[in-house]
Order: sequence, then structure tokens, then C-alpha cells
Amino acid sequence: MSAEETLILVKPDGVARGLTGEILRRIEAKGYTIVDLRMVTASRELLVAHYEEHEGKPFFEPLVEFMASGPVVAVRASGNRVIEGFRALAGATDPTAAAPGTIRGDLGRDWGLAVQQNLVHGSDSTLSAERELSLWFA
Ligand code: IDP
Repeated sequence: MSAEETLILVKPDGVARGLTGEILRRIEAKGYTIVDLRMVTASRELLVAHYEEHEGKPFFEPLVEFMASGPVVAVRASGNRVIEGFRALAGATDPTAAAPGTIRGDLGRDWGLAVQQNLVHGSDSTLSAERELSLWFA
């Protein structure tokens, strides 16, 4: 078994709603290890790099603005298959459609805004995890 690493973000809505502890609790309860953690208000430059695959989409600008609107908690987490496992814990992107039992399904609120405020981000592949970890934990 080789431990894998992923980048998890508690997004500004999660921090503002006081859900950081609950989200970290779920990560640890699942058995993943929090290797590093920092609270940061991200620059536009960092967010544009982080979300480069979405540049040009209609929700891109609202997404960058939302992500820069307050502090986020960046987490380096490790564990066997943590990338896939955290995405399962997080649930579907749309908090209304996310299954109960998941972070977004249990705690996410649909505000009907241009961007889905869905509490967390998790890297979606080993390549993204490496790239994103080097951006947030430079
Ligand atoms: P993920 O966070 O579930 O991996 P992505 O498709 O990578 O979802 O999208 C990144 C983020 O962009 C989402 O978490 C959400 O905040 C926002 N987003 C994605 N698709 C939409 C959309 O269709 N409308 C509004 N916001 C969206």
C-alpha cells in the first residue's frame, strides 16, 4: 500500500459557516491523515492557476471571485486512494443533487447563485493533486 496525497480546500462558504471543524473531522474519521494545513485568502493569480481547466466557462469569473471572497483552509491529506475517497466523501458538485451522507449532500446549501458554493474542493487525479499541492503549498 502506497500512501497517496491530495489537495482539499474548505472553500470560503465552509469557513464562513463555521464548518471547517466538521469537514476536518470527516476527513480524519475516514482514516485519512492531515499532513499539512493552512488558512489563506487566495490571490486571483493563484485561483486562476488552480482553476485553469475552467477558464472561459460562464461560471469561471464568479468562481474566482467567490474563492477570493474570504479565507479558505488548504489541506494536504494522505491515505490509500485518498483522491478517489475524498471525492466520494465530498459528493456531487451540485449540493442539491449530492447524496445525503456526503459533505455537500448533508451540509451544502443551494443559494441559486451563478456559482455553486459547495463547501469543498478535492483534486480529481494524481496529476491534478501534484499540480494543486505545489500551488497551495509552494
Ligand atoms: P468539483 O469541484 O466537483 O470537482 P468542477 O467541475 O471541477 O467540480 O468545478 C469546479 C467548481 O466550479 C465547482 O466545485 C463549483 O464550485 C463550480 N461549478 C462547476 N460547475 C458549475 C456550474 O455549472 N455552475 C456554477 N458553478 C459551477
